[in-house]
Amino acid sequence: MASVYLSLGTNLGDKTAHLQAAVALIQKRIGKVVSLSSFVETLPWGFVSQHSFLNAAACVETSLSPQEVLSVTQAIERELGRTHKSVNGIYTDRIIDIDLLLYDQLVLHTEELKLPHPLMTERSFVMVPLCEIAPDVMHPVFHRPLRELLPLQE
Ligand code: PH2
Ligand code: MG
Ligand code: MG
Repeated sequence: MASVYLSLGTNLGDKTAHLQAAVALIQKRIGKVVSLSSFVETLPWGFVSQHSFLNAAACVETSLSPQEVLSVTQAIERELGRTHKSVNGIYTDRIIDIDLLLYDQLVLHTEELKLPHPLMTERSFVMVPLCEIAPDVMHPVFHRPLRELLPLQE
């Protein structure tokens, strides 16, 4: 079994319902959700939108490989109605986004998947919910606990 940490975000429609639906499908198809952060309202980061986000982090115990977790999260995104990813590298409003942050202490650099998530420590919308559930987990590249890597400001 591996522990995989996921970041969830939504900024359209019934955001609480989207996060709850995503967590239910994650539990069914990826593995037991052993911790779930609170749902945190955040401002859009890296793009302009009038729609605020609801973000969360979850820890899931899984027997799937990282690539399998990625393809299941992508299928869940599609099923919940996500139409497109970023357009020309520019972020867009979305019903649900599920990103892989950490998979045990694995460091992986493939075209389709990079672990740990390369931008996670720069984003407080990721780190605030993540530190709520995993303050003492070590970052596999920086070799410091996540609580020491919380960004101080945007
Ligand atoms: N996701 C992004 C870009 N910007 N901003 C917030 N507040 N929350 C997000 O989940 C988010 C974002 C790319 O996926
Ligand atoms: Mg994302
Ligand atoms: Mg994503």
